[in-house]
Amino acid sequence: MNFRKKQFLEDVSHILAADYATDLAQATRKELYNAVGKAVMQETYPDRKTEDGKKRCGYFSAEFLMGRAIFNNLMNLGILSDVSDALASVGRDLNAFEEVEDAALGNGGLGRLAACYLESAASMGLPLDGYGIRYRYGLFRQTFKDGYQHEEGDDWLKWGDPWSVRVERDAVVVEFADLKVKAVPYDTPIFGYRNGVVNNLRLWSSEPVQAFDFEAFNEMKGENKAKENFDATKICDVLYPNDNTMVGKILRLRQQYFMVSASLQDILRKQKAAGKDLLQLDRDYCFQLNDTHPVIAIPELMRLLQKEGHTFEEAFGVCAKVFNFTNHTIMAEALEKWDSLAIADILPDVYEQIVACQKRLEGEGLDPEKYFIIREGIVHMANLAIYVAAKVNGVAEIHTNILKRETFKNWYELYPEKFVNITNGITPRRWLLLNNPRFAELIDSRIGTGWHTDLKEISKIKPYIADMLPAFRVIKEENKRKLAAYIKEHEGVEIPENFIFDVQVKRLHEYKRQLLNALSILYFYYGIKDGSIRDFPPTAFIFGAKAAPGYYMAKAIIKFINEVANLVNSDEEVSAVMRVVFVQNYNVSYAEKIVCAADVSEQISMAGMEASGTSNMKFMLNGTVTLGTMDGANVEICEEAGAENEYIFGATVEEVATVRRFYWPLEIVGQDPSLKRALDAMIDGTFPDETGSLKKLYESLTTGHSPDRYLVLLDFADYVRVKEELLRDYGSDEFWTKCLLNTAAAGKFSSDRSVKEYADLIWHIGC
Ligand code: 26Q
Repeated sequence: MNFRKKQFLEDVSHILAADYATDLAQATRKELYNAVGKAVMQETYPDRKTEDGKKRCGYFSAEFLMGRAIFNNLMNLGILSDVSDALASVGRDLNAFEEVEDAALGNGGLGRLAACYLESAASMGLPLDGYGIRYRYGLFRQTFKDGYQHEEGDDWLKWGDPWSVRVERDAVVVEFADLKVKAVPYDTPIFGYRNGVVNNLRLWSSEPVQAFDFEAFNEMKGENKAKENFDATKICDVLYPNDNTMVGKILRLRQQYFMVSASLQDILRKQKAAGKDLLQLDRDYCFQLNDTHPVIAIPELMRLLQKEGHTFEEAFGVCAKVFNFTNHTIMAEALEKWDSLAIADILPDVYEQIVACQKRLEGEGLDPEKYFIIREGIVHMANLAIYVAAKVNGVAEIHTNILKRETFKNWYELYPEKFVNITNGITPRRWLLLNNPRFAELIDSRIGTGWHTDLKEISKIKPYIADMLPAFRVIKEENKRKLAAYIKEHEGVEIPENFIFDVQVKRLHEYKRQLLNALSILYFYYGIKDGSIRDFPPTAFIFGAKAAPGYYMAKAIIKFINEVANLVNSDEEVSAVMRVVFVQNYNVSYAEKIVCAADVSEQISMAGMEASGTSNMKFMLNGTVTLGTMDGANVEICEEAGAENEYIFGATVEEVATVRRFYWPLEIVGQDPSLKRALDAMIDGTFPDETGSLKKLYESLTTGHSPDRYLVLLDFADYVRVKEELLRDYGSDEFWTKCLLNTAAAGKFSSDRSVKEYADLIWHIGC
């Protein structure tokens, strides 16, 4: 975008005057932010109107974890420094916008992946649009009180959102058996990286039908009117804060149906208006279903096509061509299953389509024990998706293999050609250029800027690594200093910047094993106290994670880690070489600060459980070694960078499968006194435990119903061994070389590569 400073400042002034009755000098930070956003929206509007008639893909997702828009948008438009200078010329500071809240309409990996894919597709000129829900409240804001997690509503729209426009003319009505709702789209432009391309993210908001559908509204009785108004707005009220566990709430089902029905009605209406044959929808569109959350789109499209006069078989044929399904987890508790009666109750016509699919499946003459969509009154959403969709994909090699061999074994035998792997990726623009500009400049200075849009090129730094080391170390130190200052200000914990920064940031889940990390810290603590560990390399252990509000064990783990932090940090002797901090409200913006400052990337899930992981890629790209298990994309990180440049430990998937059959954790504890001591701290009064949650944690590892489900104790000894080795390697030229070799090998993990694979293998767009 070409930038005219005078014009821009005039735009901003006019918006400030019209919207807030203020000026450049007086405007509050938030007012200025909105005005700058609107000025950019205004200036870029002409670029946003292009519809070139080429086939597009709709990315259907219940979550889009976009983070802060402004810096990314200005960077991609190529006007970041221009806007910064323009504002500076009138005495305002662009960096003040760092206080602006994130758009957190997602929980974690799955939602952030959707955001990276939108950015990458736009940057590669691929026609991909997002479709989802405009939650009134995003993921809760987290604080700690007394070490316990507290949640507050995330009122992200309090000050408005300059990046979205309401498109009233595209509103549609979504019908439930007991309720009619108006769906209004809000469009947010997705700017490609300096290529003039603008794609779209369309998020639907629910409102009462009222005057919009006057007849429908008038038919209602007074009491019903009040109820419908209430229920309608409720649909988009809040993002469900669960990650990798399903909640069977009817409201969640309503959300899912609401967004897919609105999106499909909108698209079909446009096709009809353009005089297109709906049976050839696949010529113009395909849809990627981001996990099972939008899978109800399949029977909904069948219903809509039949309403237009087509047969079930015709509709089925269209769906089999346009839908594709991505699976993000193998955990049984996350696979969506809905009560048939619940669906039939609120969506009878949609349920009828699901039944028709089940009947059609039965007609294929397969073993009904192995192939079903509905069984014993339960609808299995993943099975519906696999039966109908053209392609099914996992998100890392190891994950896709587990899908083929275990989770969906039967389906794979039936439809081997449907299954593909698309390893996840991250956008190198947000996750290196933007969050670590000094390092990006250092790389540019050696190999130019080609890597910005072709991350494979980053391997060209290899011959320069030795000569980049000093500058890299200075940059890392600077990033650590900044993070330490931020943590001091926001968490009140002092982290000496010469310490090793050992980081584990991700959602809190037992399978991710934050507990393993915490136990190792206690092990080091007691070792330092009793003199068995000497010359411990000074290390700060940094955690960031939100626990689903209803996930008892996850919350207990947060409390435990906060207690460990207190113990360590307030111990004069130990705190000289060790600090522990659990940062509050870890989110995309916090991640940007943390990822560039980390020395160790903890990726320690039980093998087979983490489908891919994506923070592992962010750390790698920023020059951080992985301390991890052979799980998810860690496996491919080792392939790319060489296992000798990572710190790998623990049982492999194959070993997990064998060990688990006769696993008796107390035996391991009995043979390892130092592990026992760390573990006993949970129950021996070392920490206050008013609520008994630490005791429950202890039991979950030792004596519970299936004790230590995620093999924390099994992997403990190996973990501690490798972790100590890493910490002792730290600081040598050899160590820093490993860090840069990781950056050099990160090319594969660009979401540009992932999206290109989707486009070529699945969507057949952009050719
Ligand atoms: C389902 C039903 C009802 C309520 C909530 C949910 C729900 C919500 C979110 C289920 C799962 C999720 C999120 C899953 C997720 O983030 N999975 C992660 O996806 C990443 C991107 O592929 C992977 O890198 C991670 O390994 C995987 O855990």
